[in-house]
Amino acid sequence: DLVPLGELQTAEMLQRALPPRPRGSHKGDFGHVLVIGGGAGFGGAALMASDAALRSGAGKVSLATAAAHVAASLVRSPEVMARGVEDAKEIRELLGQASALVVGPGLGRQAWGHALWQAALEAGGPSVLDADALNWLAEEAPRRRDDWVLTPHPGEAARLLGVSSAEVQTDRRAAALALHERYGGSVVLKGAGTLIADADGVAVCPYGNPGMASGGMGDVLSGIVGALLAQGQTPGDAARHGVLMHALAGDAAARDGGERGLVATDLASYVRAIANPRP
Ligand code: NPW
Ligand code: AMP
Ligand code: MG
Repeated sequence: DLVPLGELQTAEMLQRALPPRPRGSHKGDFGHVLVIGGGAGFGGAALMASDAALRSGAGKVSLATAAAHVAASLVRSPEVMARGVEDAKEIRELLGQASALVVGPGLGRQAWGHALWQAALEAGGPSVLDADALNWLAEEAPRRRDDWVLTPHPGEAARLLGVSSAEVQTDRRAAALALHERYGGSVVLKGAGTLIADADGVAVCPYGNPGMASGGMGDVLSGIVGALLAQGQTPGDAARHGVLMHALAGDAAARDGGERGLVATDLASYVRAIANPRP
């Protein structure tokens, strides 16, 4: 059941998943992503996730982040509706408007991040949990949900399973399946040969490259998957298609400029091209 997502299969899959937009469509047809993250020291992570969501076709993107990061966000990405939030009360309204959540990029491990994480968890609905959202999840009794995509790297997977990252890497397939067993949803175990484990089995992505081993790459992935959820894809489809789009964008960027020195924001324009596949 380890299905490799091969080249032909990939091209067809993305063409089917990302058809041309109907002429009469409007932004409301493509969902509203709410990114929750960007605590002290990590403002860029939430910003990169937000930008990636727009480049992957989300109709609207809101960002709930530390107040100190709002001005920079507006300069960098005026399309993103950035809101500075002091505490969880202030995101209730935003949560009500969102069609998909991306929780965790740069959320941090302080009380602020924990409060926002809890509010997002209570709100429910299609969600991507990444980075510190996974770290907070690891501190609670395991709970299963069908409507979330978890995107751990091996370090985060290790925390969720209570093992070392070396153990995760020794049998990545078993770790991905154990995470799905424990938490439900669709589990993306990142790293060279990213695995997707869910009720449909285990798939492996043969794309991506070591140029992608740089800060922020995972934050971009979470935004892509969030945008696909917001556009109505199931968690399993959003996980598979999002992983492919991200890895293919990384490969295209590396082909153009080399692996060493590749940075996460380099992916944006490639993500856009890949989000518009041609037969
Ligand atoms: P080890 O050492 O091997 O046991 P952390 P983070 C492991 C934000 N960011 N293969 C490895 O463990 C994020 O969104 C903000 C094997 C490593 O030491 C988070 O909120 C940025 N092991 C926050 O920072 C850009 C692997 O995990 C440990 C592995 C912390 O996230 C950067 C590190 O993981 C960042 O995205 C692999 N492939 N990958 C910004 N510009 O704002 C990871 N590990 O401690 O969870 O730290 O991933 O940096
Ligand atoms: P994060 O550690 O959360 O920033 O996520 C890193 C992202 O880059 C994940 O999507 C990884 O799968 C990808 N990545 C990192 N290193 C490699 C690699 N050597 N080969 C393929 N993809 C990688
Ligand atoms: Mg990460």
